[in-house]
Amino acid sequence: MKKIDIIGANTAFGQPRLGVDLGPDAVRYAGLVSTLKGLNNEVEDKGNISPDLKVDIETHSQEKVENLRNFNQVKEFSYALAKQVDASLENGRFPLVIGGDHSLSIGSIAGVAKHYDNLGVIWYDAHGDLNDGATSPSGNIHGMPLAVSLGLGHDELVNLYGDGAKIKHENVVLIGMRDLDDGEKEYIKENNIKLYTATDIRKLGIDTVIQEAIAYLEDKTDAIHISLDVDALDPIHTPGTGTPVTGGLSLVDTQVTMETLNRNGKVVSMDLVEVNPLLDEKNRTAEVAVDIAAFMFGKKQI
Ligand code: NNH
Ligand code: MN
Ligand code: MN
Ligand code: MN
Repeated sequence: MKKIDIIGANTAFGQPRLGVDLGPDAVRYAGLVSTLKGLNNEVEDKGNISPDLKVDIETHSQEKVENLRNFNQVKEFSYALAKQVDASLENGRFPLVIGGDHSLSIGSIAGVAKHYDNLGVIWYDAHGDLNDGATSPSGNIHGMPLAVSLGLGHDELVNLYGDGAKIKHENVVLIGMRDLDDGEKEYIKENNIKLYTATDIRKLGIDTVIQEAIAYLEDKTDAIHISLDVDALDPIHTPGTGTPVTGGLSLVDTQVTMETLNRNGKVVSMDLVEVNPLLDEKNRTAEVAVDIAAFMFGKKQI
């Protein structure tokens, strides 16, 4: 049983495609609240961070600052989210942040990091999200939030809601990677970041991977944040996302990961991001997102 705050992080500013801002509502329609309550959790839906947000087709994704698309909007949104996540933990609750594009993690991690000296982060994604303005092939900030949290990137993002890096390189585990940009590969090597590619998972098995990840973080971290991009899964399961990559993780892999993390008990916060209902098939991706959350909050196979 957990006390969960659902926070709708309805941003689309971190990337150019329309519709990801509708992700939180799609996940609500797929039954998030009733599912988590049905698993005996206490659940409060805090609504969306920007309840009046209307994405304007004409202006969305036009403006760039130092190769950062929609820089000011991302900054403002991230700050508001950081505040809400911080307040949620302050009240002894588990912030479950539903996206929205992955740039929102700049805010969620900043909010969580205020509460812990050595926050561990599991980045479950097809992508590393370790670019900065110089290495990014796209200028899309959703490809940068982990870098920002580690202290790499635009000053105003790095120092948003607290000075400097929010997490340490040795407290991060990447799981599911299969589409890393050249600059990201270099960054991972230079900083010795723990990495499990999709291929590693196929070879080792998900149970070994998640056990190793937990053991790696166990002694040196005081809490764990999981940031789950639905494109970590194969597009067979999660077609409704902006940058699908074939050869992804299975739904069962993901269920095992969630169930194991729940049993371990060290996870204090979670992002569930990049659900885009305009790219989806009959809200299937949102339904899968609800199932993933269910396994994080008490669902078991038997
Ligand atoms: N690496 C690419 C970029 O930086 C793609 C990022 N897209 C994501 N990340 N969905 O998880 O633009
Ligand atoms: Mn991704
Ligand atoms: Mn370091
Ligand atoms: Mn991502």
